[in-house]
Amino acid sequence: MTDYSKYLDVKPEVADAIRNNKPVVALESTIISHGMPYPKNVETAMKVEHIIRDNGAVPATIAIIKGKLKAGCSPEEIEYLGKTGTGVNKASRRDLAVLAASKSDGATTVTTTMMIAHMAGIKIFATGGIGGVHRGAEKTMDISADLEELAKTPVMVICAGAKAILDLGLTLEYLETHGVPVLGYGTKELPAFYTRKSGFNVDYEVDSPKELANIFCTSQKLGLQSGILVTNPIPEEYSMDHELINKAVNEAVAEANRLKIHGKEITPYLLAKVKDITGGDSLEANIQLVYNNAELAARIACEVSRLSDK
Ligand code: PSU
Ligand code: MN
Repeated sequence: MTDYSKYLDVKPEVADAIRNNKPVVALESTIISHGMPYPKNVETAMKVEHIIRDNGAVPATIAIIKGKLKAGCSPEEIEYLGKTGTGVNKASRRDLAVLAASKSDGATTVTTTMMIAHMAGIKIFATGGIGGVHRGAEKTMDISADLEELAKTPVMVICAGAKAILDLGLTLEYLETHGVPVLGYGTKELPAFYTRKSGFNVDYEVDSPKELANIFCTSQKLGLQSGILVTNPIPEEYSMDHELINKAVNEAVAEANRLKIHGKEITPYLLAKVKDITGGDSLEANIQLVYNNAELAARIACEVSRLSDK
């Protein structure tokens, strides 16, 4: 029988907002422990929470701490996740029961953040980039569990597209097969994380938080169990040079292949390598696109709570 009450720990402020149908935005913690260096990761995580509040929603940073599935971390817990960095397990779906049973810590990926958000009753989640089908997946079968989770967990995920470390065409094909709508906020073209363009189209362009909220609520009313992916292009002023970033990504992928890095290590490796090659410029772009997604997610969450009041 399903009973996660013993494991799920919803922060009082978040629980109160959920109970009263107030807007809440979930945030992941792999980006804190594995995606950015300390102390920039902690500063960014705190500012993201701030931006969500400024836009009328309650932030809930999600993580696993001492086996508890936390829907909402305290500033001290965020500091701990950031400082401990890769010392915290990167937790995907298959890690959840092991970490909870052994009272361990875990930094939640898009997958586990969606799962815990859904258990807590949070509908909207902001992140940077999602995992996807890796380049060369026809041989390695490396497809992120994020795509599978998007197929079966009804949470709306706001991201800046996916990085070119992935095969974006195959990632879109996978999402299509599994029934996940890919929406572009103010764009017909799938954004590619550091850049606004990828050469691939999204399914639909949607131009306002209200319309996005309406699509989410309609999906829920229809009883569709899948998630919805909103892709939000990095603001023009922070977007990176296409050539430069592609060169860095190609170099990083080649190096990872040479070193035979695979499994859960590959994504953090590629992210760190791209950051090194670009001399830190990519980190600033990464931070800015997360802020941009947090703002959009908060605005969507506000519209969802308005719509569900009716
Ligand atoms: N892509 C990014 N930044 C990230 C990640 C992916 O541009 O921080 C993180 C997210 O937590 C995502 C996870 O859910 O990596 C995917 O890992 P994998 O490819 O091992 O499924
Ligand atoms: Mn993988």
